[in-house]
Amino acid sequence: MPSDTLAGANAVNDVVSIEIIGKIGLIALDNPPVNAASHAVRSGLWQAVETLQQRVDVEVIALYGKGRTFIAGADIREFGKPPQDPWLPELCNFIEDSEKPIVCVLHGTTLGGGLEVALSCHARVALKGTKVGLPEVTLGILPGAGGTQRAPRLAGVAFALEMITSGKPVSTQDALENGLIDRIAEGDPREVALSAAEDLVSGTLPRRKTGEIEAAPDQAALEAMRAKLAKTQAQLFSPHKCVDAVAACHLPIKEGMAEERRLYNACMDSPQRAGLIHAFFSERAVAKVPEASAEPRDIQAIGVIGGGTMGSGIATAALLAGLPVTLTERDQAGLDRGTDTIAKNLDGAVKRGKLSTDGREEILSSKLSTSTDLTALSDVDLVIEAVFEEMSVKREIFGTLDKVCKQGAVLASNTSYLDINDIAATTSRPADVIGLHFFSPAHVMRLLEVVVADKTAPEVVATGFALAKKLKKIAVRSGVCDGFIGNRIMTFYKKAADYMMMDGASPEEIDTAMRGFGFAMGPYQVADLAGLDISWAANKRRAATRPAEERYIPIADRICENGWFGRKTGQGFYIYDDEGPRPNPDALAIIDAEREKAGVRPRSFTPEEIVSRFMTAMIAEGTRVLEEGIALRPIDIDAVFLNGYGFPRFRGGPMHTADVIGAADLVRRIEDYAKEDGYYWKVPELLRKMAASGETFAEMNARG
Ligand code: T1G
Repeated sequence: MPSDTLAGANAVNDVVSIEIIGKIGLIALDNPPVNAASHAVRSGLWQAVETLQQRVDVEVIALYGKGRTFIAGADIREFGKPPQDPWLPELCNFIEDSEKPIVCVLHGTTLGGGLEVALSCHARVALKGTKVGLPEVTLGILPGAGGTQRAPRLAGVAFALEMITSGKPVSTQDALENGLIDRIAEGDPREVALSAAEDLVSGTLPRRKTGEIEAAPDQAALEAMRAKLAKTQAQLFSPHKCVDAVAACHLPIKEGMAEERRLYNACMDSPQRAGLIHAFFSERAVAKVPEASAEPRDIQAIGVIGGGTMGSGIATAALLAGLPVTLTERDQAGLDRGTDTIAKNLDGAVKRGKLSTDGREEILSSKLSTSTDLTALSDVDLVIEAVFEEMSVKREIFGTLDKVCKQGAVLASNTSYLDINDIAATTSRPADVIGLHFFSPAHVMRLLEVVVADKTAPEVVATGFALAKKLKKIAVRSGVCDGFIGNRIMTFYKKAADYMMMDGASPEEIDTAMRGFGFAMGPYQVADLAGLDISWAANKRRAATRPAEERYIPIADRICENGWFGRKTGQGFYIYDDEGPRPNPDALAIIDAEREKAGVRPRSFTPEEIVSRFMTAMIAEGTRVLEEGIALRPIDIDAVFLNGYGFPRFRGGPMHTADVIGAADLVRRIEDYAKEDGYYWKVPELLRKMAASGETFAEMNARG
């Protein structure tokens, strides 16, 4: 422990230090990268407060964080491990009960347990631009260190409920206006801490023990939030527990904290918490690829070839990230369509508050240029081709790019299934060729499959990941195969759905069952939305090489032959008109006719069987994608489906779900289904080994 003459900062432990400056005891946290409230932070902070309580020369205590942020929350890496004293709620109570006044300086992203520590201090000063929030609900839990009790005392029940059940951060201005913080300051956290401590002593900064504040009753807000969540989050567990916890804020603080702890533990035990935490880590784990150590090339300007939906979406994403874009098309009409779509996309960004009106004008006037000549791309650092999905067209374009683009330019294709090796072979620089598969709408969907061909250079892969980060997307590394990771697996499990439809389940029953599992839309709703003509074209492309043993279901083809392509033509599996989507009787008639033609006697399917077949198919193909090295780890497949295919986040992804079901059970299911179709239902070797060894996909992820 530091000596009586504390000169300079004295380490309490590796991550907490104290300084005494006159009557001020200064506590600094330094636990990079985000000052997570790890056991070391909690125990060091407890010791530091205790030490300063005993110092007669210290009248006031100030707490701040070094680095880019004050505490960004409990250390998520400790979840699932045996908790270690001091627990965060106990630490918060210890801080609040301090005889000496304690002020906290917030900066960066003060979230979760970090904000809860701040709320237990006797005053809060936030640096300008700080984001404060209680995002625990996004992890399937709730603020478990007094946040549900102290936030309503300071900011009122309604504001606290919105913040806690949405998990969204609020601005410092909002936090100040609602009483969560007492002041907004500018400058260095340490300097602001010293000045705030002075003001706390002088009284210009009010001192309050949050737990002693009475929370104003607001039954109406509680009931309104319960009604809202019953409609919008019926399938989730923790949001409803958040409301129950806030409802206890009228109890004395210690009783309210006990109720919060009971509800927090219930959330921690929920499988949804495991799924949501897995989802959180998946988005970070996927960036850890073999090529991560390579130096990415500097991307200052990009070219996009093709002004269709995808090309203009990709151009919009790059423009919103501040990159100048040159858009090319075959003719002026194509360019006009492209720039018109980009302008509409930017309008949407303005409406969503992601872009100012001036920013929109600046982009259109100075960041976007267009041309009908590929020579306009001679100076860009990266080109993304997003034209018609026809290999001959792509080969011609890449042959031209090879001549036109500067040395070192990255040449990328947005193809969703064609072979990048073939495309690379049309150039003299295959090392510079890569797949960057965006998902529509490309300026909204977070997923980007970075498809690595045989000769793609490591720094080109690293460039793909760096571009994704700049575009705020989640990049997942994929090998080359038909459909890469997501579309390949989707094509496979969609067959399972089609087989059930042929054998007796209606599209609506299948969609309803999968919405019950947690998907926002079922497979036939998705097909109608994407456009049935797209899969129709793919089916025709594959017809020539489709194995004779494969059971083929021509129902969607028949629907397309009528010109019914789904939403865009007003009907597909469903009818879309003023009365709202409903099953299409013409499609049902086609289903009946095809069943009769095939001699199928339709049978009923329970929702459980529908989900079982659908998920087992998804997991089986995911396992093969893993076995073949197309995906690096199971968590990569989870990240693809969570961010590109609407997989329910609380279930953590298909491979996380596989661990919940268990490999042995999955093998049994496949062997059972194989009795009716041994060609489609095959047990992947890896799954059989896992069933025998007991290994899980989580253990594979941990091995990296
Ligand atoms: N615990 C442990 N590690 C964390 C972490 C956390 N809370 N937050 C981030 N990291 C790691 C992350 O894995 C990555 O590691 C690195 O920090 C940079 O993160 C009792 C129980 C803070 C906005 O939910 O939202 O408090 O990959 O890449 O984009 O009520 O991280 O480099 O090895 O995301 O600048 C509540 C979660 C917890 C905040 C920064 N807190 N984190 O974003 O960097 S529950 C949260 C974030 C809780 C209490 C309860 C973001 C960020 P690596 P990053 P970023």
